[in-house]
Amino acid sequence: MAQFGDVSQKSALHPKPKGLTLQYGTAGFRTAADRLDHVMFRMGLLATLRSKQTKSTIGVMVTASHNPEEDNGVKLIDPMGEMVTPAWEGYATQLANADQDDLCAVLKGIVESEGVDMAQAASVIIGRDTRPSSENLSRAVLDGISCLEGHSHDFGLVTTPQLHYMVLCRNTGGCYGDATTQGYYEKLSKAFAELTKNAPKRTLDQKMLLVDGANGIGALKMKEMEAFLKPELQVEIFNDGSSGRLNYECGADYVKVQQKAPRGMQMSPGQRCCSFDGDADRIVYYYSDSNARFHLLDGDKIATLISTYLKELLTEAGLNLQVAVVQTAYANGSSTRYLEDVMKVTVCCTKTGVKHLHHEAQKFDVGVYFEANGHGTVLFSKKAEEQIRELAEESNASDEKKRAGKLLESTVNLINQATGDAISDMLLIEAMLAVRGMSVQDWASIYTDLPNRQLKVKVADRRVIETTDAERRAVTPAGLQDSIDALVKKYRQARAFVRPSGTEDVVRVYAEADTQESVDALAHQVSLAVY
Ligand code: NG1
Ligand code: ZN
Repeated sequence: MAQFGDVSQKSALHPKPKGLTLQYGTAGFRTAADRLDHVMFRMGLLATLRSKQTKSTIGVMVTASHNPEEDNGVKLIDPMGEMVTPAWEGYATQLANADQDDLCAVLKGIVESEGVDMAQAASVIIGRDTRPSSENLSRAVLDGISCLEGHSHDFGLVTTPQLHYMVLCRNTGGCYGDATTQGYYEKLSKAFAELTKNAPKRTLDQKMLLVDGANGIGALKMKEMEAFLKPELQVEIFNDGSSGRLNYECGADYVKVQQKAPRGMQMSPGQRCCSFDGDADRIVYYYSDSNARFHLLDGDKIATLISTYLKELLTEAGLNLQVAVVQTAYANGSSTRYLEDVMKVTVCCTKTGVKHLHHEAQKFDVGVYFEANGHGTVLFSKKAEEQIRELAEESNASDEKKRAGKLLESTVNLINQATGDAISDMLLIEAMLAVRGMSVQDWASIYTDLPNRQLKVKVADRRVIETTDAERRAVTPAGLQDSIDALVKKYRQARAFVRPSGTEDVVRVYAEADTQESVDALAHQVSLAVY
């Protein structure tokens, strides 16, 4: 198999631990960092094949997001900045689990099935988070790329969404923006300035935002971007990685699941705060009131704010475009009710994992998608973008319509349509609050969350649980769903479901009900039913 050059020889330098089987899950491969060297090398090989096949630049991001610092992971980014397609996820799993001696045969199988032209040039760009293990692991990816003579560019330390953005820029001939971090900062800060021009009377206090960087890459990148945003946004960064551990008692996942402020954040009452996760693709907001009560504004609240803002602007602009919100089973019941009954927007529910939400959102003129944990973005169809840009340029439109058109145009420019992006989402939220003259308290009171609880349960084999109806019901093991239904019936406004995690070796339990006491009891009882 001469076409695979020195794959056999080079792969021996990245040996697979005996007996290790991994699966390309909702966010690629994720496990303890010391088990991943061979996977990285092999993902370098696979990304090179994918690049040859699509004749486009492919991205490889080394990160384990919100997982503990000692974990790591890798995911592949397809030409339009989206997650790699399911067929290639399957190849990724095959390749990661192949025995050393079978590696070339598996590669050959992929080349044949996908009709990859091995003579085609390949281009792969890579990035990594701040984990101590990420640098060596990203070198293993580069080894894989060079082994198949692919061209590579290492962006080094970048957020996951920045790498998605670079892939999209590179494959659209620069139309989306410049494929550099500088280009990213310039594009976003320009759109942000255009939007905040419409809110000239903001006080210094209103321009102030506290950011928890989860001791990760988001903190680093916010420091780089700070100067671009002044004076319209003054950020104070906590958990900037100078002392604490990545994601330890901080970051978006911690704040969302624990429903409390991160370690080290010095919040005064009413102060707007936000937390990024470890690779800065998720964001949640919060504040504490004068009674020291903590208020969380999660992905559902963000989706509501965005869809309300866009709907209003589209109406003012006189554009007849359909706005839909895509959620998962974890969306708070109050948010779904508010969106459907009050906002009258279409709401869809998909399986957990951004790729599912992204795919669904593509079906609408304007698809707002957010996981409750704060991962999400907005997708505009070609038709929607064209109508918005035309209106913004239209000289005969009324002042009101033109203003709405311009605001919509800058909003499109501010959003990272490749993927959920904490920095872009943060700027969008700050701009929307400014333009609409809303405080964080106004935003929080749009609707009241139903008390909810998430728990993790360790079981021998989490895969015995199979689900249906966008993961809201368990089909196996027999009897489990009946037990959950019986428990739910005991409480008011209650709902509960269980599903195997795609990123951790646990079963996740989610419950909501009318009071915190009830929901805690319900979640606990459901977790006992899982054993
Ligand atoms: P799993 O571990 O499959 O629940 C978690 C999140 C997902 C998604 C992925 C990828 C929850 C309940 N689950 O997946 O929404 O973000 O990680 O990071 O938040
Ligand atoms: Zn993340």
